[in-house]
Amino acid sequence: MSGTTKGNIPTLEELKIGLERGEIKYHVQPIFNINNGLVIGVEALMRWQRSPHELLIPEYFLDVLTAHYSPTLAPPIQAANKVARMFTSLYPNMFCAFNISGALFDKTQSIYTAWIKDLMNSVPATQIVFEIVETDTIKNLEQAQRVAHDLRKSGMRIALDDFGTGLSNLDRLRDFSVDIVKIDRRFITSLDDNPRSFDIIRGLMQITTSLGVEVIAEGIEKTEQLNMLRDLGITLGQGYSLGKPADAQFWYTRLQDYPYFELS
Ligand code: G
Ligand code: MN
Repeated sequence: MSGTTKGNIPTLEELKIGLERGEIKYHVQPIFNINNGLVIGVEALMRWQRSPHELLIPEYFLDVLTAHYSPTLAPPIQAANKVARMFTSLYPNMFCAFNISGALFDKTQSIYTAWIKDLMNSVPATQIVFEIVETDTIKNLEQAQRVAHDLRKSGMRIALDDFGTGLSNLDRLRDFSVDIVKIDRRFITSLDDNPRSFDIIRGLMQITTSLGVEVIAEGIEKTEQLNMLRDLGITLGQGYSLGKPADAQFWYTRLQDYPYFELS
């Protein structure tokens, strides 16, 4: 279920049809403590199963959804909050993380106002994490900082996604008070063959420790990477070798039975 395919950007009409058919749903990928193996949260990943062979990631349809948001387009909000309720009630302190686009910080995007209000009524704020994605430009820094500040004040946590690449970089770490940094998988992939990756992560750990920021390593695909990350003092990880993204119900049942990772 982890493979995603590219497709054409859908129109609003196509999106409405997809919603009516219930084709838009959430997959999740678990995040674990790599020292004791216990699950600590999930990342919720919105997916549109447009046809048996076409699994769209939000990049292809989120703009259409946010630009034309109206209550008739509410099913993705309901689906998001259902996933949040499922996993936050599974274990105390278990978090549910959502990727958010730069549009969150644009107050005119009412989808976010509607969503967050509903989300806050559904689950404890302390069990929600918002991941600021790397690709989105933040147009109005002061406004974005205010929104991020308000979310954190209400108890929600903010993460910088794909840290170390593209727009997710040191200036974001300087400009935003964040709780978590997710190290981009490219640094993890290159751990075995490029010693500079090891040194860069080691340096990053000094920065995050002084800032009091937690670190999650993304894209762990091999046991050797896991050991190197432990040596670097990283405690939280996500990746195919710990658990692949899959249907929310699959992971709910699996984690309820056994809340640890099994190496694959
Ligand atoms: O945090 P971010 O949004 O970057 O991560 C979610 C995406 O990363 C998902 O689309 C998921 O399929 C992908 N992903 C998760 N684990 C791995 C992994 O171990 N390797 C690779 N290549 N991709 C991964
Ligand atoms: Mn993410």
